[in-house]
Amino acid sequence: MDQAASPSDSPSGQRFPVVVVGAGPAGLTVGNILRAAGLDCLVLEAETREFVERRPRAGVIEERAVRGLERRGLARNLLERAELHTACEFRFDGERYRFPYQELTGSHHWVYPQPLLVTDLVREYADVRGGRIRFGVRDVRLHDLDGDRPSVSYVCPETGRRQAVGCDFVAGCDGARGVTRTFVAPERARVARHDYGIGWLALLAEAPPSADCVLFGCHPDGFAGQMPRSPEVTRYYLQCPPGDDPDDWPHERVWAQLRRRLGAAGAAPPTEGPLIEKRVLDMHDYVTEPMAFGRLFLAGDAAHLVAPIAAKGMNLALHDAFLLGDALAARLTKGDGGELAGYSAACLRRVWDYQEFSQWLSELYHGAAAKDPFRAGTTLARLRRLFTSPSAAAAFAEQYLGTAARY
Ligand code: RFL
Repeated sequence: MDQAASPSDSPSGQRFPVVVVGAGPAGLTVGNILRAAGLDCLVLEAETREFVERRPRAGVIEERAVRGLERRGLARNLLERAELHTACEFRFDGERYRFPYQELTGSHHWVYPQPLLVTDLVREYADVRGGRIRFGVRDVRLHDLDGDRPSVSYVCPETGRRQAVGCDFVAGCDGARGVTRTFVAPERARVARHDYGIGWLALLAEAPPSADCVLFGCHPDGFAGQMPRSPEVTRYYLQCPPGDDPDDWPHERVWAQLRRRLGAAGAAPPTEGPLIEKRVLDMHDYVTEPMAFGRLFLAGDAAHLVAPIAAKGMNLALHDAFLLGDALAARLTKGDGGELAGYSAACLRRVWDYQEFSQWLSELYHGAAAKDPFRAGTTLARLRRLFTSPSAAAAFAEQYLGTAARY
């Protein structure tokens, strides 16, 4: 815990109202909001620009998040290019069950690959709004977070020397593998963790989706999912033991299991294509509470990880970033610190709600494969209820779409 130590070498004398660590959806959104408010900030990113603009991950974005981006002038490309999704489909017991959530609620999802969103946000921040960003920085450290004049230091990729910048606030937006939260003394943060004991083989296939919507296959062999990404690329998931070796999943085995687990009467089989990404994700969640420590504010995966079960991680990251960007702007331009004081509590209400939904949904996806006839029976009842009870359907749709009026 280095937060009390001062940077050893502080030659730059540079100072920014806010230093943002991490150029993912959260950090770039905070940076863009600050620039729009006429504030200077510095974004520090460990990877190269090319890398962050290509890293494949999320695709499903809630309407609320898109409207939030739009209100801040950050959704122009997205609204032109994203696909609008109005339904998803469950497959179980050899049948197809379409869930038309837009018909039920009037709300929909957007599908826009995360690398495209990150590309848009980098361009807007750096090239349009003139924001400062350093790519390829190493060994970021935070200093004096409890004082009025914190600072951030990093090793400069060009010179190999440690550089320090002063600031008023630090936004820790460096994702699940980031370092900013490690500068908080352990006794000040409570980290709650949950391990599902389940793995997902996450795949990207160079092939069009076999259906126009997200598919969930709840099968005794394990869960399978299809998430359309674009007319050329489709994401698939296959439940597997945690820690499984992706090399144990050759092309033939992957497609045989996708056909089997997504198979249903009258359904077209998945369209086969080369697998361009294949990795095993161990499903786990964590939540760091609070999300604010002195002058450090955490946002997105740096504060909380929600397994991709419910496609919520980037949506939460954007929600945090809207609140944090607006709160920092209010504090720095008007001296109004009210929103900043309430930031952590306001984020955590939605975070815990989404974590609970993710747990609930995990049973729906994986219960049939638990090798426990009792769980298989209750899972089937839970699935059927979505298609027999309008109130169960409405509750699911509200959580799936993130449209609750209050959290
Ligand atoms: P990110 O995107 O990880 O960005 C953090 C940035 O910080 C940089 N960084 C550092 N920079 C400087 N110094 C350090 N020490 C640093 N350490 C790290 C990193 O290089 C990176 O650029 O975090 P952010 O902004 O909080 O965004 C979170 C989302 O990326 C994540 O929640 C989603 O991708 C989760 N997720 C999904 N979320 C959705 O809402 N909808 C989806 O459909 C969805 N699908 C997914 C997903 C995540 C997946 N994986 C790989 C876990 C599908 C998958 C397969």
